[in-house]
Amino acid sequence: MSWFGKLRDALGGSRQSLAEIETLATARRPLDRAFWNELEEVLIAADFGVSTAEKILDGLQAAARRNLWTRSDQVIGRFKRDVESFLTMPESTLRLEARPAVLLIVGVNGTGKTTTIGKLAQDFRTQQKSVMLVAADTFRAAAADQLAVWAQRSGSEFLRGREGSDPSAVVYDGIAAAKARGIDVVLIDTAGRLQTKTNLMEELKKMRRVIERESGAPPAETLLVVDGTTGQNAISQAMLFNEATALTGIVVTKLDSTAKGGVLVGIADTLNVPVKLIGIGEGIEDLRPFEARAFVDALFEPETAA
Ligand SMILES: Nc1nc2c(ncn2[C@@H]2O[C@H](COP(=O)(O)OP(=O)(O)OP(=O)(O)O)[C@@H](O)[C@H]2O)c(=O)[nH]1
Ligand SMILES: [Mg+2]
Repeated sequence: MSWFGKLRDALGGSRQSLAEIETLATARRPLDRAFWNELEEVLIAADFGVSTAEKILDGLQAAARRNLWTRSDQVIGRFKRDVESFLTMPESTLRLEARPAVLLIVGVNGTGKTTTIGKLAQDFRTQQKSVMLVAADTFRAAAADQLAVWAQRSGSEFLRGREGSDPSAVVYDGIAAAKARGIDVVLIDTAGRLQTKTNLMEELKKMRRVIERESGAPPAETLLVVDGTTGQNAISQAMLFNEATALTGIVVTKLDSTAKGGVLVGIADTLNVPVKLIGIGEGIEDLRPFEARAFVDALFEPETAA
Protein backbone atom coordinates (compact mmCIF):
# COMPACT_ATOMS: atom_id res chain seq x y z
CA MET A 1 0.00 0.00 0.00
CA SER A 2 1.21 3.52 -0.74
CA TRP A 3 2.56 5.78 1.94
CA PHE A 4 -0.49 8.01 1.71
CA GLY A 5 -2.87 5.02 1.58
CA LYS A 6 -1.49 3.76 4.87
CA LEU A 7 -1.86 7.16 6.48
CA ARG A 8 -5.37 7.45 5.13
CA ASP A 9 -6.26 4.02 6.47
CA ALA A 10 -4.84 4.82 9.88
CA LEU A 11 -6.86 8.01 10.10
CA GLY A 12 -10.10 6.25 9.19
CA GLY A 13 -11.59 6.63 12.66
CA SER A 14 -10.77 10.31 12.83
CA ARG A 15 -12.03 10.88 9.30
CA GLN A 16 -15.32 9.27 10.29
CA SER A 17 -15.68 11.70 13.17
CA LEU A 18 -15.33 14.56 10.66
CA ALA A 19 -17.50 13.07 7.92
CA GLU A 20 -20.31 15.42 8.87
CA ILE A 21 -18.17 18.29 7.54
CA GLU A 22 -18.44 16.92 4.01
CA THR A 23 -22.20 16.63 4.42
CA LEU A 24 -22.37 20.23 5.59
CA ALA A 25 -20.47 21.27 2.46
CA THR A 26 -22.40 19.30 -0.13
CA ALA A 27 -25.75 20.40 1.33
CA ARG A 28 -24.84 23.98 0.29
CA ARG A 29 -26.58 25.31 3.33
CA PRO A 30 -27.21 29.00 4.01
CA LEU A 31 -24.80 30.46 6.56
CA ASP A 32 -27.28 30.83 9.38
CA ARG A 33 -26.83 30.29 13.10
CA ALA A 34 -27.86 26.63 12.83
CA PHE A 35 -25.05 25.98 10.33
CA TRP A 36 -22.35 27.59 12.48
CA ASN A 37 -23.58 25.75 15.56
CA GLU A 38 -23.48 22.44 13.76
CA LEU A 39 -19.98 23.08 12.48
CA GLU A 40 -18.81 23.95 15.98
CA GLU A 41 -20.38 20.78 17.39
CA VAL A 42 -18.59 18.63 14.82
CA LEU A 43 -15.23 20.21 15.64
CA ILE A 44 -15.64 19.77 19.36
CA ALA A 45 -16.85 16.19 18.96
CA ALA A 46 -13.77 15.55 16.80
CA ASP A 47 -11.51 16.68 19.65
CA PHE A 48 -10.28 20.00 18.26
CA GLY A 49 -10.94 21.47 21.71
CA VAL A 50 -13.36 24.30 22.49
CA SER A 51 -10.97 27.23 22.20
CA THR A 52 -9.40 26.00 18.97
CA ALA A 53 -12.83 25.30 17.47
CA GLU A 54 -13.93 28.84 18.36
CA LYS A 55 -10.81 30.34 16.85
CA ILE A 56 -11.39 28.45 13.60
CA LEU A 57 -15.05 29.52 13.49
CA ASP A 58 -14.17 33.16 14.13
CA GLY A 59 -11.74 33.06 11.20
CA LEU A 60 -14.30 31.45 8.93
CA GLN A 61 -17.05 33.89 9.87
CA ALA A 62 -14.75 36.82 9.19
CA ALA A 63 -13.80 35.32 5.80
CA ALA A 64 -17.48 34.75 5.00
CA ARG A 65 -18.29 38.41 5.72
CA ARG A 66 -15.30 39.69 3.77
CA ASN A 67 -15.97 37.54 0.73
CA LEU A 68 -19.75 37.85 0.88
CA TRP A 69 -20.11 34.07 0.98
CA THR A 70 -23.64 32.75 1.28
CA ARG A 71 -23.28 28.97 1.20
CA SER A 72 -21.69 26.28 3.31
CA ASP A 73 -19.55 24.77 0.52
CA GLN A 74 -17.63 28.04 0.27
CA VAL A 75 -16.90 27.99 3.99
CA ILE A 76 -15.85 24.34 4.10
CA GLY A 77 -13.41 24.78 1.23
CA ARG A 78 -11.70 27.45 3.28
CA PHE A 79 -11.95 25.41 6.49
CA LYS A 80 -9.57 22.69 5.26
CA ARG A 81 -6.95 25.26 4.31
CA ASP A 82 -7.35 26.90 7.72
CA VAL A 83 -6.79 23.59 9.50
CA GLU A 84 -3.68 23.03 7.40
CA SER A 85 -2.32 26.44 8.29
CA PHE A 86 -2.97 25.80 12.01
CA LEU A 87 -0.88 22.64 11.63
CA THR A 88 1.89 24.21 9.58
CA MET A 89 4.72 25.42 11.76
CA PRO A 90 8.33 26.36 11.28
CA GLU A 91 10.95 23.93 12.58
CA SER A 92 8.80 20.89 12.08
CA THR A 93 11.70 18.53 11.32
CA LEU A 94 14.13 17.04 13.83
CA ARG A 95 17.27 19.04 14.55
CA LEU A 96 20.24 16.73 14.41
CA GLU A 97 23.15 19.04 13.60
CA ALA A 98 24.83 18.94 17.01
CA ARG A 99 27.31 16.16 17.66
CA PRO A 100 26.21 14.36 19.58
CA ALA A 101 22.63 15.43 18.95
CA VAL A 102 20.92 14.67 22.26
CA LEU A 103 17.23 13.84 22.07
CA LEU A 104 15.37 13.74 25.37
CA ILE A 105 12.09 11.83 25.17
CA VAL A 106 9.45 12.56 27.81
CA GLY A 107 5.80 11.78 28.47
CA VAL A 108 3.43 10.00 30.83
CA ASN A 109 3.20 6.21 31.18
CA GLY A 110 2.49 4.12 28.17
CA THR A 111 2.25 6.86 25.55
CA GLY A 112 4.85 5.18 23.32
CA LYS A 113 8.19 6.74 24.34
CA THR A 114 10.30 3.59 24.14
CA THR A 115 8.68 2.44 20.92
CA THR A 116 9.25 5.86 19.37
CA ILE A 117 12.93 5.75 20.38
CA GLY A 118 13.30 2.26 18.91
CA LYS A 119 11.81 3.34 15.61
CA LEU A 120 13.90 6.51 15.47
CA ALA A 121 17.04 4.50 16.23
CA GLN A 122 16.31 2.17 13.33
CA ASP A 123 15.76 5.11 11.04
CA PHE A 124 18.98 6.87 12.07
CA ARG A 125 20.95 3.64 11.67
CA THR A 126 19.57 3.29 8.14
CA GLN A 127 20.98 6.76 7.51
CA GLN A 128 24.39 5.45 8.65
CA LYS A 129 24.38 7.51 11.85
CA SER A 130 25.88 6.06 15.01
CA VAL A 131 23.30 5.93 17.79
CA MET A 132 23.33 5.43 21.53
CA LEU A 133 20.22 4.60 23.54
CA VAL A 134 20.29 5.67 27.18
CA ALA A 135 17.85 4.12 29.63
CA ALA A 136 17.21 6.91 32.12
CA ASP A 137 14.11 5.08 33.32
CA THR A 138 15.76 3.52 36.36
CA PHE A 139 12.52 2.73 38.17
CA ARG A 140 11.65 -0.37 36.24
CA ALA A 141 14.26 -2.89 35.12
CA ALA A 142 11.81 -4.04 32.44
CA ALA A 143 11.88 -0.56 30.92
CA ALA A 144 15.63 -0.74 30.34
CA ASP A 145 15.29 -4.32 29.07
CA GLN A 146 12.75 -3.16 26.50
CA LEU A 147 15.15 -0.45 25.32
CA ALA A 148 18.02 -2.95 25.19
CA VAL A 149 16.02 -5.02 22.71
CA TRP A 150 15.61 -2.00 20.46
CA ALA A 151 19.32 -1.23 20.75
CA GLN A 152 20.22 -4.72 19.64
CA ARG A 153 17.68 -4.79 16.86
CA SER A 154 18.85 -1.46 15.44
CA GLY A 155 22.56 -1.92 16.03
CA SER A 156 22.75 0.99 18.47
CA GLU A 157 24.97 1.33 21.51
CA PHE A 158 23.20 1.04 24.82
CA LEU A 159 23.71 2.32 28.32
CA ARG A 160 21.68 1.68 31.45
CA GLY A 161 22.03 2.51 35.13
CA ARG A 162 21.54 0.40 38.17
CA GLU A 163 17.89 -0.04 39.14
CA GLY A 164 16.85 2.82 41.38
CA SER A 165 19.90 4.94 40.57
CA ASP A 166 19.67 8.65 39.82
CA PRO A 167 18.42 9.09 36.22
CA SER A 168 20.58 12.20 35.84
CA ALA A 169 23.68 10.18 36.64
CA VAL A 170 22.77 7.78 33.82
CA VAL A 171 22.34 10.73 31.50
CA TYR A 172 25.75 12.04 32.56
CA ASP A 173 27.40 8.68 31.84
CA GLY A 174 25.57 8.39 28.52
CA ILE A 175 26.75 11.74 27.24
CA ALA A 176 30.31 11.14 28.42
CA ALA A 177 30.37 7.79 26.60
CA ALA A 178 28.78 9.28 23.48
CA LYS A 179 31.38 12.05 23.37
CA ALA A 180 34.22 9.59 23.89
CA ARG A 181 32.96 7.32 21.11
CA GLY A 182 32.01 10.06 18.65
CA ILE A 183 28.34 9.06 18.57
CA ASP A 184 26.05 11.05 16.25
CA VAL A 185 22.71 10.75 18.06
CA VAL A 186 21.89 10.04 21.71
CA LEU A 187 18.31 9.07 22.48
CA ILE A 188 17.36 9.29 26.15
CA ASP A 189 14.40 7.27 27.38
CA THR A 190 12.80 8.58 30.56
CA ALA A 191 10.33 7.13 33.04
CA GLY A 192 6.65 7.61 32.32
CA ARG A 193 6.12 10.39 34.76
CA LEU A 194 2.85 11.74 35.98
CA GLN A 195 2.75 15.40 35.24
CA THR A 196 1.16 16.18 38.60
CA LYS A 197 4.18 14.93 40.53
CA THR A 198 6.44 17.94 40.86
CA ASN A 199 9.42 15.91 41.97
CA LEU A 200 9.37 14.06 38.69
CA MET A 201 9.24 17.33 36.79
CA GLU A 202 12.18 18.52 38.90
CA GLU A 203 14.06 15.42 37.89
CA LEU A 204 13.41 16.23 34.25
CA LYS A 205 14.85 19.70 34.78
CA LYS A 206 17.90 18.17 36.41
CA MET A 207 18.45 15.89 33.41
CA ARG A 208 18.30 18.91 31.15
CA ARG A 209 20.89 20.70 33.24
CA VAL A 210 23.20 17.71 33.03
CA ILE A 211 22.77 17.54 29.25
CA GLU A 212 23.47 21.25 28.91
CA ARG A 213 26.55 21.10 31.09
CA GLU A 214 28.04 17.96 29.62
CA SER A 215 27.25 18.42 25.94
CA GLY A 216 27.65 22.21 25.96
CA ALA A 217 24.11 22.85 24.71
CA PRO A 218 20.50 22.19 25.64
CA PRO A 219 19.05 18.97 24.18
CA ALA A 220 18.82 19.19 20.38
CA GLU A 221 15.26 18.04 20.90
CA THR A 222 13.02 17.60 23.90
CA LEU A 223 10.17 15.56 22.46
CA LEU A 224 6.93 14.98 24.31
CA VAL A 225 5.17 11.77 23.36
CA VAL A 226 1.39 11.87 23.78
CA ASP A 227 -1.14 9.14 23.13
CA GLY A 228 -3.56 10.30 20.45
CA THR A 229 -6.33 8.12 21.83
CA THR A 230 -6.51 10.28 24.96
CA GLY A 231 -7.85 13.31 23.09
CA GLN A 232 -8.11 16.44 25.22
CA ASN A 233 -5.96 14.81 27.90
CA ALA A 234 -3.07 14.90 25.48
CA ILE A 235 -3.46 18.68 25.25
CA SER A 236 -3.43 19.19 29.01
CA GLN A 237 -0.40 16.91 29.37
CA ALA A 238 1.40 18.87 26.69
CA MET A 239 0.65 22.16 28.44
CA LEU A 240 1.95 20.89 31.78
CA PHE A 241 5.13 19.42 30.33
CA ASN A 242 5.75 22.56 28.32
CA GLU A 243 5.61 24.62 31.50
CA ALA A 244 8.14 22.37 33.22
CA THR A 245 10.54 22.10 30.32
CA ALA A 246 10.93 23.80 26.94
CA LEU A 247 9.53 21.27 24.47
CA THR A 248 10.86 21.44 20.92
CA GLY A 249 8.42 18.99 19.43
CA ILE A 250 5.49 16.67 19.98
CA VAL A 251 5.04 13.08 18.92
CA VAL A 252 1.42 11.94 18.68
CA THR A 253 1.14 8.15 18.72
CA LYS A 254 -1.65 5.62 18.17
CA LEU A 255 -3.48 7.68 15.59
CA ASP A 256 -4.39 4.36 13.99
CA SER A 257 -6.58 3.42 16.95
CA THR A 258 -8.56 6.56 17.58
CA ALA A 259 -11.21 8.91 16.21
CA LYS A 260 -9.53 11.79 18.05
CA GLY A 261 -7.00 12.81 15.38
CA GLY A 262 -8.42 16.35 15.53
CA VAL A 263 -6.48 16.71 18.75
CA LEU A 264 -3.39 17.54 16.68
CA VAL A 265 -4.99 20.80 15.65
CA GLY A 266 -5.72 21.65 19.28
CA ILE A 267 -2.17 20.80 20.34
CA ALA A 268 -0.55 22.85 17.58
CA ASP A 269 -2.86 25.78 18.30
CA THR A 270 -2.63 25.74 22.10
CA LEU A 271 1.09 25.06 22.49
CA ASN A 272 2.72 26.62 19.51
CA VAL A 273 5.10 23.66 19.55
CA PRO A 274 5.29 21.73 16.29
CA VAL A 275 4.07 18.17 15.97
CA LYS A 276 7.19 16.55 14.50
CA LEU A 277 6.26 12.88 14.30
CA ILE A 278 3.11 10.78 14.28
CA GLY A 279 2.64 7.12 15.13
CA ILE A 280 0.14 5.27 12.97
CA GLY A 281 0.82 1.69 14.05
CA GLU A 282 3.18 -0.60 15.88
CA GLY A 283 5.46 -1.44 12.95
CA ILE A 284 8.86 0.13 12.32
CA GLU A 285 7.59 2.03 9.30
CA ASP A 286 4.64 3.41 11.25
CA LEU A 287 6.41 6.36 12.82
CA ARG A 288 6.28 9.15 10.28
CA PRO A 289 7.51 12.70 10.00
CA PHE A 290 4.44 14.88 10.36
CA GLU A 291 3.36 16.68 7.18
CA ALA A 292 0.45 19.06 7.55
CA ARG A 293 -0.72 18.83 3.94
CA ALA A 294 -0.77 15.02 3.77
CA PHE A 295 -2.39 14.81 7.20
CA VAL A 296 -5.21 17.18 6.26
CA ASP A 297 -5.77 15.42 2.92
CA ALA A 298 -5.93 12.03 4.66
CA LEU A 299 -8.23 13.40 7.33
CA PHE A 300 -10.80 14.89 4.96
CA GLU A 301 -10.60 13.04 1.66
CA PRO A 302 -14.10 11.61 1.12
CA GLU A 303 -14.40 7.80 1.31
CA THR A 304 -15.36 7.40 -2.35
CA ALA A 305 -12.11 8.95 -3.56
CA ALA A 306 -9.97 6.11 -2.17
N1 LIG B 1 -1.37 1.06 17.62
C1 LIG B 1 -0.29 1.72 18.00
N2 LIG B 1 0.37 1.33 19.10
C2 LIG B 1 1.46 2.02 19.48
C3 LIG B 1 1.94 3.14 18.77
N3 LIG B 1 3.04 3.62 19.40
C4 LIG B 1 3.22 2.82 20.48
N4 LIG B 1 2.28 1.85 20.53
C5 LIG B 1 2.12 0.79 21.56
O1 LIG B 1 1.88 1.38 22.82
C6 LIG B 1 2.38 0.54 23.87
C7 LIG B 1 3.22 1.35 24.85
O2 LIG B 1 4.40 1.75 24.19
P1 LIG B 1 5.76 2.04 24.95
O3 LIG B 1 6.73 2.50 23.92
O4 LIG B 1 6.16 0.91 25.81
O5 LIG B 1 5.34 3.26 25.87
P2 LIG B 1 6.19 4.05 26.94
O6 LIG B 1 5.78 5.46 26.87
O7 LIG B 1 7.64 3.76 26.75
O8 LIG B 1 5.66 3.39 28.30
P3 LIG B 1 6.30 3.48 29.77
O9 LIG B 1 7.78 3.23 29.62
O10 LIG B 1 5.59 2.39 30.53
O11 LIG B 1 5.98 4.82 30.28
C8 LIG B 1 3.14 -0.57 23.17
O12 LIG B 1 2.34 -1.71 23.14
C9 LIG B 1 3.36 -0.02 21.75
O13 LIG B 1 3.49 -1.04 20.80
C10 LIG B 1 1.21 3.55 17.57
O14 LIG B 1 1.51 4.52 16.87
N5 LIG B 1 0.11 2.80 17.25
MG1 LIG C 1 9.05 3.03 28.12
